[in-house]
Amino acid sequence: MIDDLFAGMDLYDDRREAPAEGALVLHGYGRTEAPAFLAAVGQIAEEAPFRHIVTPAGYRMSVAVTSCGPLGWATDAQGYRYSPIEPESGRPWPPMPKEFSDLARRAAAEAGFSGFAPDTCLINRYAVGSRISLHQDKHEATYDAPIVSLSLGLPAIFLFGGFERSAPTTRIILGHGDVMVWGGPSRLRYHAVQPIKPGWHPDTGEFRISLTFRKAGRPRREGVSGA
Ligand code: MD6
Ligand code: FE
Repeated sequence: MIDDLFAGMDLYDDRREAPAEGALVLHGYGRTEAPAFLAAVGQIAEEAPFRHIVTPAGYRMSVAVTSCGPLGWATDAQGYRYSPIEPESGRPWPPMPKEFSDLARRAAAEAGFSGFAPDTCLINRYAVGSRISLHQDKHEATYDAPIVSLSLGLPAIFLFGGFERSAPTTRIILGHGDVMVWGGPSRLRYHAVQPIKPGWHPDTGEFRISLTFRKAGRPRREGVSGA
Protein backbone atom coordinates (compact mmCIF):
# COMPACT_ATOMS: atom_id res chain seq x y z
CA MET A 1 0.00 0.00 0.00
CA ILE A 2 2.65 2.45 1.11
CA ASP A 3 4.95 1.20 -1.65
CA ASP A 4 2.22 2.08 -4.14
CA LEU A 5 2.03 5.57 -2.70
CA PHE A 6 5.78 6.06 -3.01
CA ALA A 7 5.75 4.61 -6.52
CA GLY A 8 3.34 7.33 -7.58
CA MET A 9 5.33 10.17 -6.08
CA ASP A 10 7.11 11.25 -9.26
CA LEU A 11 3.75 12.07 -10.79
CA TYR A 12 3.26 14.74 -8.17
CA ASP A 13 6.80 16.02 -8.09
CA ASP A 14 6.20 19.65 -7.35
CA ARG A 15 2.78 19.54 -5.83
CA ARG A 16 2.14 21.71 -2.80
CA GLU A 17 0.17 20.80 0.30
CA ALA A 18 -1.04 23.16 3.00
CA PRO A 19 -1.89 20.84 5.91
CA ALA A 20 -2.81 23.75 8.20
CA GLU A 21 -2.67 27.53 8.34
CA GLY A 22 1.01 28.53 8.46
CA ALA A 23 2.19 25.16 7.15
CA LEU A 24 3.26 24.35 3.60
CA VAL A 25 4.85 21.32 1.97
CA LEU A 26 6.86 22.13 -1.15
CA HIS A 27 7.42 18.79 -2.85
CA GLY A 28 10.63 18.63 -4.86
CA TYR A 29 11.63 22.16 -3.87
CA GLY A 30 15.22 21.21 -2.96
CA ARG A 31 15.73 18.43 -5.49
CA THR A 32 18.16 20.37 -7.70
CA GLU A 33 20.32 21.36 -4.75
CA ALA A 34 20.24 17.91 -3.17
CA PRO A 35 23.53 16.49 -4.51
CA ALA A 36 25.52 19.58 -3.51
CA PHE A 37 23.79 19.68 -0.13
CA LEU A 38 24.63 16.04 0.54
CA ALA A 39 28.27 16.71 -0.34
CA ALA A 40 28.25 19.64 2.08
CA VAL A 41 26.70 17.45 4.79
CA GLY A 42 29.58 14.99 4.28
CA GLN A 43 32.10 17.78 4.87
CA ILE A 44 30.24 19.08 7.91
CA ALA A 45 30.18 15.56 9.37
CA GLU A 46 33.96 15.31 9.01
CA GLU A 47 34.33 18.35 11.25
CA ALA A 48 31.40 17.63 13.56
CA PRO A 49 30.58 13.90 13.38
CA PHE A 50 27.04 12.56 13.58
CA ARG A 51 26.32 11.51 17.15
CA HIS A 52 23.52 9.61 18.79
CA ILE A 53 21.98 11.92 21.34
CA VAL A 54 21.39 10.43 24.76
CA THR A 55 18.30 12.05 26.22
CA PRO A 56 18.35 13.50 29.74
CA ALA A 57 16.46 10.36 30.78
CA GLY A 58 19.35 8.20 29.48
CA TYR A 59 17.69 6.96 26.29
CA ARG A 60 19.94 6.74 23.22
CA MET A 61 18.08 8.17 20.26
CA SER A 62 18.04 6.13 17.07
CA VAL A 63 18.56 9.23 14.97
CA ALA A 64 22.14 10.52 14.65
CA VAL A 65 22.59 14.28 14.60
CA THR A 66 25.03 17.03 13.88
CA SER A 67 24.60 20.74 13.24
CA CYS A 68 26.01 23.69 11.39
CA GLY A 69 25.66 27.41 11.91
CA PRO A 70 26.18 29.70 14.90
CA LEU A 71 24.17 27.37 17.16
CA GLY A 72 23.82 23.60 17.31
CA TRP A 73 21.67 21.06 19.08
CA ALA A 74 23.26 19.68 22.23
CA THR A 75 22.03 17.64 25.11
CA ASP A 76 23.33 16.89 28.57
CA ALA A 77 22.10 16.08 32.04
CA GLN A 78 20.39 19.47 32.19
CA GLY A 79 18.34 18.70 29.10
CA TYR A 80 18.28 19.90 25.54
CA ARG A 81 19.72 23.21 24.57
CA TYR A 82 21.25 25.12 21.70
CA SER A 83 24.96 25.72 22.08
CA PRO A 84 27.55 27.66 20.03
CA ILE A 85 30.02 24.86 20.85
CA GLU A 86 29.97 21.22 19.82
CA PRO A 87 30.12 19.62 23.28
CA GLU A 88 32.38 16.66 22.42
CA SER A 89 35.08 18.65 20.63
CA GLY A 90 34.74 21.98 22.41
CA ARG A 91 34.88 23.70 19.03
CA PRO A 92 32.31 25.90 17.29
CA TRP A 93 29.96 24.16 14.88
CA PRO A 94 30.93 24.27 11.19
CA PRO A 95 29.53 27.35 9.44
CA MET A 96 26.19 27.07 7.69
CA PRO A 97 26.74 27.05 3.91
CA LYS A 98 25.10 30.06 2.30
CA GLU A 99 23.26 27.73 -0.10
CA PHE A 100 21.54 26.14 2.92
CA SER A 101 20.29 29.38 4.45
CA ASP A 102 19.31 30.72 1.02
CA LEU A 103 17.09 27.70 0.33
CA ALA A 104 15.54 27.92 3.80
CA ARG A 105 14.86 31.63 3.37
CA ARG A 106 13.25 31.15 -0.05
CA ALA A 107 11.09 28.27 1.16
CA ALA A 108 9.96 30.24 4.22
CA ALA A 109 9.03 33.17 1.96
CA GLU A 110 6.90 30.82 -0.20
CA ALA A 111 4.93 30.02 2.93
CA GLY A 112 4.51 33.70 3.80
CA PHE A 113 7.39 34.09 6.25
CA SER A 114 9.70 36.64 4.66
CA GLY A 115 13.10 37.49 6.13
CA PHE A 116 13.78 34.09 7.70
CA ALA A 117 17.39 34.06 8.91
CA PRO A 118 18.15 30.68 10.53
CA ASP A 119 20.96 30.58 13.08
CA THR A 120 21.02 26.79 13.25
CA CYS A 121 20.71 23.90 10.85
CA LEU A 122 20.19 20.59 12.59
CA ILE A 123 21.19 17.63 10.43
CA ASN A 124 19.45 14.35 11.28
CA ARG A 125 20.49 11.00 9.90
CA TYR A 126 17.81 8.32 10.11
CA ALA A 127 18.77 4.69 9.59
CA VAL A 128 16.02 2.25 8.70
CA GLY A 129 13.74 1.93 11.73
CA SER A 130 14.75 5.30 13.23
CA ARG A 131 11.95 7.56 14.35
CA ILE A 132 11.16 10.68 16.33
CA SER A 133 8.16 10.49 18.61
CA LEU A 134 5.47 13.15 18.82
CA HIS A 135 6.86 16.44 20.18
CA GLN A 136 6.72 20.20 19.88
CA ASP A 137 9.77 22.29 18.95
CA LYS A 138 9.95 24.68 21.85
CA HIS A 139 13.57 25.06 22.84
CA GLU A 140 13.98 28.16 20.69
CA ALA A 141 14.16 31.65 22.20
CA THR A 142 11.37 32.89 19.96
CA TYR A 143 8.48 31.25 18.14
CA ASP A 144 8.23 34.15 15.70
CA ALA A 145 10.31 32.39 13.08
CA PRO A 146 9.09 29.31 11.22
CA ILE A 147 10.81 25.93 11.04
CA VAL A 148 11.97 24.79 7.62
CA SER A 149 12.93 21.20 6.97
CA LEU A 150 14.46 19.62 3.87
CA SER A 151 14.21 15.86 3.43
CA LEU A 152 16.82 13.90 1.50
CA GLY A 153 17.10 10.24 0.61
CA LEU A 154 14.68 7.63 1.89
CA PRO A 155 11.13 8.90 2.37
CA ALA A 156 9.55 9.51 5.75
CA ILE A 157 6.01 9.48 6.97
CA PHE A 158 5.75 12.74 8.88
CA LEU A 159 2.85 13.11 11.28
CA PHE A 160 1.62 16.66 11.70
CA GLY A 161 -0.65 17.12 14.68
CA GLY A 162 -2.33 19.73 16.79
CA PHE A 163 -1.51 21.59 19.95
CA GLU A 164 -2.01 18.69 22.30
CA ARG A 165 -0.30 15.35 22.07
CA SER A 166 -3.64 13.60 21.77
CA ALA A 167 -4.88 15.68 18.81
CA PRO A 168 -5.38 13.88 15.49
CA THR A 169 -2.46 13.90 13.05
CA THR A 170 -2.17 14.29 9.29
CA ARG A 171 0.21 11.94 7.45
CA ILE A 172 2.56 13.67 5.05
CA ILE A 173 5.04 11.77 2.92
CA LEU A 174 8.33 13.62 2.74
CA GLY A 175 10.53 12.33 -0.08
CA HIS A 176 13.88 13.33 -1.53
CA GLY A 177 14.03 17.10 -2.05
CA ASP A 178 10.77 17.88 -0.28
CA VAL A 179 10.67 20.95 1.94
CA MET A 180 8.20 21.53 4.74
CA VAL A 181 7.65 24.88 6.45
CA TRP A 182 5.65 25.40 9.61
CA GLY A 183 5.32 28.68 11.47
CA GLY A 184 2.91 31.33 12.64
CA PRO A 185 -0.25 29.67 13.93
CA SER A 186 1.27 26.22 13.25
CA ARG A 187 4.64 26.84 14.88
CA LEU A 188 3.90 24.80 18.00
CA ARG A 189 2.05 21.91 16.41
CA TYR A 190 3.07 18.46 17.59
CA HIS A 191 4.87 16.41 14.95
CA ALA A 192 6.66 13.08 14.59
CA VAL A 193 8.59 10.96 12.12
CA GLN A 194 7.43 7.35 11.84
CA PRO A 195 10.05 4.59 11.70
CA ILE A 196 11.86 4.79 8.35
CA LYS A 197 10.96 1.84 6.16
CA PRO A 198 13.64 -0.36 4.62
CA GLY A 199 14.77 0.91 1.26
CA TRP A 200 17.66 2.27 -0.71
CA HIS A 201 18.10 5.69 -2.27
CA PRO A 202 20.74 6.34 -4.95
CA ASP A 203 22.00 9.48 -3.16
CA THR A 204 21.88 8.39 0.50
CA GLY A 205 21.78 4.60 0.44
CA GLU A 206 19.94 3.23 3.45
CA PHE A 207 19.42 6.58 5.15
CA ARG A 208 17.12 9.53 5.34
CA ILE A 209 18.84 12.86 6.02
CA SER A 210 16.85 15.85 7.14
CA LEU A 211 18.10 19.42 7.47
CA THR A 212 15.97 21.48 9.82
CA PHE A 213 16.47 25.21 9.96
CA ARG A 214 15.51 27.29 12.97
CA LYS A 215 15.97 30.65 14.56
CA ALA A 216 17.04 29.36 17.96
CA GLY A 217 18.77 32.28 19.64
CA ARG A 218 17.57 35.55 20.95
CA PRO A 219 15.69 37.65 18.41
CA ARG A 220 17.71 40.69 17.32
CA ARG A 221 15.89 43.72 18.57
CA GLU A 222 16.93 46.23 15.99
CA GLY A 223 17.15 49.83 17.09
CA VAL A 224 17.19 48.93 20.76
CA SER A 225 20.58 49.70 22.21
CA GLY A 226 22.15 46.99 24.31
CA ALA A 227 19.83 44.33 22.89
C1 MD6 B 1 12.67 15.67 10.79
N1 MD6 B 1 12.75 16.57 13.03
O1 MD6 B 1 13.79 15.24 10.95
C2 MD6 B 1 11.92 16.24 11.93
N2 MD6 B 1 12.56 18.40 16.12
O2 MD6 B 1 12.09 15.62 9.69
C3 MD6 B 1 12.23 17.13 14.15
O3 MD6 B 1 11.06 17.34 14.24
C4 MD6 B 1 13.08 17.55 15.26
O4 MD6 B 1 14.92 16.27 14.57
C5 MD6 B 1 13.26 18.85 17.17
C6 MD6 B 1 14.53 18.44 17.39
C7 MD6 B 1 15.09 17.56 16.54
C8 MD6 B 1 14.37 17.11 15.43
FE1 FE C 1 10.64 18.74 15.75
